[in-house]
Order: sequence, then structure tokens, then C-alpha cells
Amino acid sequence: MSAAADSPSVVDLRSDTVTRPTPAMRRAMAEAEVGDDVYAEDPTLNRLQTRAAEIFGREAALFFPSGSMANLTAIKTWARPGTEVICEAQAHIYLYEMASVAAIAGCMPNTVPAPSGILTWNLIEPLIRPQIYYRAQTALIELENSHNMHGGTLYPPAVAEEICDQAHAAGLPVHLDGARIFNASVALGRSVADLTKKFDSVMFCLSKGLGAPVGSMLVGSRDFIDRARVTRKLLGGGMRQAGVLAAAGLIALEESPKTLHRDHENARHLAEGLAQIPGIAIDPKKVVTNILIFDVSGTGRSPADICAALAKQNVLCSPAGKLTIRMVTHYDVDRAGIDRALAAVASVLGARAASRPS
Ligand code: TLP
Repeated sequence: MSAAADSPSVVDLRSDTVTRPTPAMRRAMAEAEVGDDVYAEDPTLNRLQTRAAEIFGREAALFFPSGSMANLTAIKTWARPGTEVICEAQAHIYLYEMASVAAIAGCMPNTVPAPSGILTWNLIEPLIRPQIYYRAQTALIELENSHNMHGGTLYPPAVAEEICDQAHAAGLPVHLDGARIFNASVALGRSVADLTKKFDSVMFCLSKGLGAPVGSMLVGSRDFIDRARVTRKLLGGGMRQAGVLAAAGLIALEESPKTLHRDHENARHLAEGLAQIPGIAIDPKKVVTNILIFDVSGTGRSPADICAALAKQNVLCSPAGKLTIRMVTHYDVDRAGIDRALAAVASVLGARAASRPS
């Protein structure tokens, strides 16, 4: 796949993780001032962490090689082995992180499906275990915003705030998987600091829509981040001259949020075009960020079969479920690329192109 994915004629909609570092990021990486981060002596990494904490209005931040490791570190820092973590039934931590919640943190995920992936306190409260010594205890609640496998859906800020308030009243911390919290911020017109202020810890990714080659961050209180640093080292995540990565991360943090609205506009345009192709079911109004998940059961073809046929036309995307396909927009795919993808889907499904190139 990689040779094809490298060609400029390929429209790669598999994920926003495929974005390449910009020329400015590459320059900054080459010139980065570095030191040994296990001694906390990498000046560029320290700058990134300080800046991330500032942007989120928190005391401290910590850099990670991946979002999965940052989520696991947060879970392991908050929750002892033998306790439970409440999350939505299609949460990334539950479906796509190698069962690390159980395998490494020693916790049991306690899941509940939620409409559009958006939990409410009413859905969460019945999952909290009674405080009886012979019952496993609830240790943490985890939310995901935007919600990946529900198509980039968003928490109404009041719903997330109520969950945090009620959880705190019940003595429980709340961790946010905010891999794409900047997409949420742009779509909702609220700052990331405002959207996340009630969470006890927040993970966000530099390496998705923000375009950095590597990196995710945890933000929280100084005490939490100090403990998370210990957990990260325990997981083998102590890094040395990570400033070469942080240099790209700093640019991602400052510059990339400004252009995310284009990815959202492209996603809506793509959804509107797909909705006109017979056999595809998607409601474009529900596409509010950069992820589309659409049902292809009406085509009589499997998602894998459609994705394979699209790959032959240089359009890359992936099955999301037995009946669905996921496409993700990002800055390496422009409007012309989106229109090429639409034409390819129409041709693979034997329909007329749903959208003229703009
Ligand atoms: N998501 C990837 C795949 O793993 C599905 C993608 O292509 O979307 N939280 C959320 C909500 C994510 O979507 C992801 C990655 C992660 C955490 C993990 O980040 P990484 O890949 O850096 O470990």
C-alpha cells in the first residue's frame, strides 16, 4: 500500500494519521535544539509541554510517542489493577488499544453503547459499582471527543460538563480521549481549554489532523503529570532527544488548528456527494468534523470489496464495520481530491458521478 500511498495521485482517506510533516515542520525538526528528556533537559520538548499546558489552561503537559500510550498511561495512573473503567462501547481505548486497559493497567472496561457515541450521566450512573468490599470498584470514567467510530461526533459541552460534575460528586476522575479535540474545538467554536476544563486529564494527538509526524500529549495537574511521567517510564516510554519530534509538534499546535475548518468543509462536501449515490446511506448533516462513516448495505457489496475496488482507482479508505466504510479528511487531501474520490465511488458502484469537480 505504501508505494501507492506515496503517489500524489492517490487520495488517501484512510485516516488523518497519514498526513506528512509540512516543509516548515521538517525545517524545524532539522534545526531543533535537543537534550536528554529522561533528565527533562530537552529544551524544545520542554517548550512544547509548557505551551500545551498553557493552551489547555492546565498546570502541566507530557509528550508521548502515541495516543494509545498516553491513554494507557492516564488509565494506569488513575486506576489500580482490579478496578473498572467506564467507557462507551465503541471507544478507541476499548476497541483499538490492544486490550491494554486489561492487559497492562489490569482494569476491566465496563462499557455501554450510546447514541452517536455520546454518553450521558444517565447512561453512566447505573454502571458505577456499589462500594461493597467484594465488588470491583469503579475507578475512572473515559469519554472520547470527537468520537472516532461514530463518525467524528461531538459532545455538546453541557453534556460533558454534567458528566464531569456528577462524576466528581461521586468521587470519580474523568479522562478525555481528545485525540481530535482540536477538531471539536473548531466545529463547536469553543477553545480546547474551555471544552476540557472539567476533565481531570486530557489526551490529544499532534499526529492526526494537526499533521505532526509523531506525538500525543497528556495534560492535567502538576501532580497528575508527575505521576504520569513515572507511569510512562514504567511502560518504556522515556525518550531522549525527542526535541526533533517536539519541534514539529510545536508548529502543529500553533498553526494547524487554523486550517481544520477546511477538512470539515471537505468532509461535509464528501458526505453530500456520497448521499446521492444509490445504495449509500449517510446523513450529511451529521458529518460535523472530519470523519465519515457510511452504510453501503444498499449496494449489495461488502465494504472490503468496495474499498479494494476503490484502491485500484487510487482512492484509499477502510471498512469500519460489516456494513460500513470510514473516510477521514485531512490537509493532504484538497477539494479536487475529494471530487476524485466521489467520482471513483460513483464509478465503482456503477452510478453517475454525484458531484462535479469544483
Ligand atoms: N485512531 C486511528 C486508528 O487507531 C483507528 C485512526 O486512524 O483514527 N484515540 C482515538 C480517538 C483515535 O482515533 C486514535 C487513533 C487513538 C486514540 C490512538 O492514537 P495513536 O494511533 O497515536 O496510538
